[in-house]
Amino acid sequence: RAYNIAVVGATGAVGEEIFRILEEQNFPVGEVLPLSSARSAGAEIEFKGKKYKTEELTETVFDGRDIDIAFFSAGGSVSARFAPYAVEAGAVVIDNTSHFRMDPRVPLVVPEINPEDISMWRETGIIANPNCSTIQMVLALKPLYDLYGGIERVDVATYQATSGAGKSGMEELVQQMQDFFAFRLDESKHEAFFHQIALNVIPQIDSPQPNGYTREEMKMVNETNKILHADLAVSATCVRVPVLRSHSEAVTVTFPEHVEVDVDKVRLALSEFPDVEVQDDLEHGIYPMPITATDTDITYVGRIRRDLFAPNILHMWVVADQLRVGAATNAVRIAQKWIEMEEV
Ligand code: 11C
Repeated sequence: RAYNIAVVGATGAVGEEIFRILEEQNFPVGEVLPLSSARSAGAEIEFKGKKYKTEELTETVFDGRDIDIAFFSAGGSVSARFAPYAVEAGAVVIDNTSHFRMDPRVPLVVPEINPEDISMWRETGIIANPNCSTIQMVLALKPLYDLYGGIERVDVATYQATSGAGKSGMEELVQQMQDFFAFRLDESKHEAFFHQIALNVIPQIDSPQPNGYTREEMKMVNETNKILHADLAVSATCVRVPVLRSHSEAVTVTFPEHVEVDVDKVRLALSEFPDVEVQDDLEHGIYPMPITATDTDITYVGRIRRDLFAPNILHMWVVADQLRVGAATNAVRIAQKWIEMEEV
């Protein structure tokens, strides 16, 4: 059967990607309802060769539309206010924002890892999509967690693309580069980021927390444990870099003390895991990079090596397209799993 789909944030970077992926995957779409703020309402989107006008998101827009799946990707406050109306009107909400993620009644799902959690969706009608930097990290951690029967600790430094701040983030990088070449970078504005992003790296993503970490860093701590049903020590340093749309992460994994990391086994476990690919041949300059991961649905892992001093510690480099793996692809994969589970 076909499913009626609403996309909230239809004209945003993730919303556009959701439509692309639904089309690429030949998702069984019936009616399409693209929704946006009043400001963007009326803008056209194209899906399967047909043009649709976006409608304004209101409290009543879902009424009588028979929407089965509503993807929300327009910010936490929009989800907080409007997701309940979509649920009330009979839809399952797949929410790409942070708003509901840590609610114990809401499943937080990476379908390759914890698809079974989807079964609790009826409690609230909402399934949460994790943060982009968390998704790609847990996809690389899960096969290793299973290989060695646990992980003690994860230390991660991220190199996050401007797409994490949406279209305006990517546009700000491009504008500042243009301003640099026009010798007017000092006049260039920064609104999407805390500082100039062109020719810079910024060790702050999202707001400061009382414990000295940022909100983005705490998402990586809390969401990782919720998805893996674990209690790992995680420490993150999240950094914005002048890259358009794929996040990179240097991840250090500490396994239980008795483990002796075998790099070949690690490579095999990673490459056998769904939607993960190993690109690891340092000698030939082969490792994942943002420009090669962009526009793909794969989480790439490279630079895999055992720690020089402790046999139970592993280092790796993980790259994935933030808009796809980190957002839209994961959301569509959740929808596919939800359908599979509802149809049995
Ligand atoms: C960034 N990770 O790169 C953020 C974007 O919780 O869904 C996604 C924020 C979120 O800026």
